[in-house]
Order: sequence, then C-alpha cells, then structure tokens
Amino acid sequence: SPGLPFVINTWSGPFEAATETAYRLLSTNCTPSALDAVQAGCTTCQETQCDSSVGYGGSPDENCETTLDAMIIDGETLNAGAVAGLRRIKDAIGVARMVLDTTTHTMLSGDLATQFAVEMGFEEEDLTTPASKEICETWKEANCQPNYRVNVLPQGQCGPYTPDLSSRKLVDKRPVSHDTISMVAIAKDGAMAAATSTNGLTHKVPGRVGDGPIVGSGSYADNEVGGCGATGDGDIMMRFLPCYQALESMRRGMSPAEAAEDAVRRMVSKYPKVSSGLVVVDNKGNHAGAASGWTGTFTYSFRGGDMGETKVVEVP
Ligand code: SD4
Repeated sequence: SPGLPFVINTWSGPFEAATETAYRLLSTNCTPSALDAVQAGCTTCQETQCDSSVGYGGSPDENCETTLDAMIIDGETLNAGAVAGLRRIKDAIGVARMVLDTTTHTMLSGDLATQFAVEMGFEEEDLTTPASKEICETWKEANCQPNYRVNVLPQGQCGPYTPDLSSRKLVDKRPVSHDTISMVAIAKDGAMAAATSTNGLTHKVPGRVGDGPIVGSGSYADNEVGGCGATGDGDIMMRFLPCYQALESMRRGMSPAEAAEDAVRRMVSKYPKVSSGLVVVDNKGNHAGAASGWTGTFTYSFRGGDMGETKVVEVP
C-alpha cells in the first residue's frame, strides 16, 4: 500500500482525472470526507462524460434517451444513497448524495427521482446529445444486431427498428458499454466511502436499471474491512453482489487479490462470458483488481500516500 489517503477507481484514460480529483481533495489540509472525495471524483467523470458511459449523452436506450444510475455509500455508517433510471438530471451522483444526506431512504427511481432532484434544486434538462442521438438512430436504422434480440429478424435481414415485445432476451454479443466509474476513497483518518455513476447499457430496454445503484453490487465500503468498485455487465453482476462478496471474503481473511478473484470466479462459473471488472482495496490501501470477458484489457488507476502521480494497473 502507498499509504493514506488513498483513492482507487475503475478504468484509466479519462477516468484518471477522477482519481486525481478525489486524491487531491483528500490531500488538502482541511478535512474533507471520503464521501466528498468519491462524489467529487464521480462528478468529474459525469462532467467530462468519461468515454461517454458516465453522465449525459451516452448509452441511449431504445427510445434514444440517456438515463442514469448512481450510488454512494459511507463506510463508517453504511448509510447509502442511490438513484436508478434517473431522467433529465445530469448530476446523478449529486442526487444520490442528497438521498443519503437528507432522507432515511436508500434508493429513488425514475421520474419520481427526477421530481426529488428538482425539489432539491437540481436543473431538469435534456440528457440527449447529437452523438447519443446518432448512436441510437444508426442502430435503429440498421437494426443489424442479430445478437441483441433473440429471433427478432431472420438471419442477415435488417429492417426498420421495431421492438419485438415477445422476445427481449439479450444474448452474449450485446454491446456492453465501457465504462462505469466506481471508486473507493480512504481519508487520512481511515474513513472510507465508495461511489458509482453510469449511464448503463447502450440500447437497453427503457426502464432497465443496472448494477450501479445496487449497494454491494456497483460498489461497497466498510471502514472495518475495505472497499470495492465494479464495472461490467450489470444485468449479470447484480445477481452476485460481487462487491459485497469481496468485502465479506476479506473480512474472513482473504487478501484483496484473492477476494477480487474469488468474486469474479463465482460470476464466471455461471456465466463464462460475463464482462466484469472489480477493484478491491483493504482499509490500509492494499489493492487489487480482477476481471473477465473484456475484448480489451480491464484497467484501474490509484493514487495514495505521497505518490507523485496517479498510476494505472492493467488487469490480465
Ligand atoms: C451497467 N455496469 O449498467 C454498468 C455498465 C458498465 O462497463 O459498467 N459498463 O451494467
């Protein structure tokens, strides 16, 4: 471990700026909380759209709309706030934080989450961009996604987009969009927090909610043990609560690497092709990643102690 404070975050490239934001915040002389750090990191990604899978203008659903999932958890109290399928509000992690701070609830969803956000002062606005509109329109026009829906069209035949309501089963080659931001922070005093923000899965059935806002699936933190962040095929991953699994494994003595690998192995044993990526850290800042099923390589970034810069790890 490079020491405290410590920040770890899924993916690299544009995601490294989020790691930097959170680390810098925790390194200041005032005492920002780990919650503030992970929220600030996710906000950075939401604003820059990190590979267009976080925040507005990415992963349009079948109606061409971008909807957002986000969650934030306090590792001391396990108090959490989440929004699922949030519409027309850019700052999903900000709304999740409001749920945590100002309500006794854990998750708000859909239009009524939007209503809550507006009441709390967030601006309601269209999350569609020319780029997300084009992704959606091109897909609808082509509809040459024989792997996306089972038995939608005879093989090789394309046509105007029409949802096949009798079979909305997704199969192996669906486009899993990179990349969700899931981060964990440890403040100098050992306080931990984790947060996740994503616009989910491209071409999803409207109303679909991923693993991101599910406590213990999208991310998890417990000061007594450590933290975890997840990315990948949320429809499958949420069936396993891999971050909860990883933390409980560490609680029983596994190292971060063993815990991450074990959680991924459990998913792969049922779904051999699942795309998954986990970052796992113990409460001292010892960290590891584990992954399965990506076409490219799963990466994560971290910065801790007096490291001069953020480092990237490639997970085989
Ligand atoms: C989801 N887990 O909504 C997210 C997507 C993701 O890399 O992480 N993509 O399923």
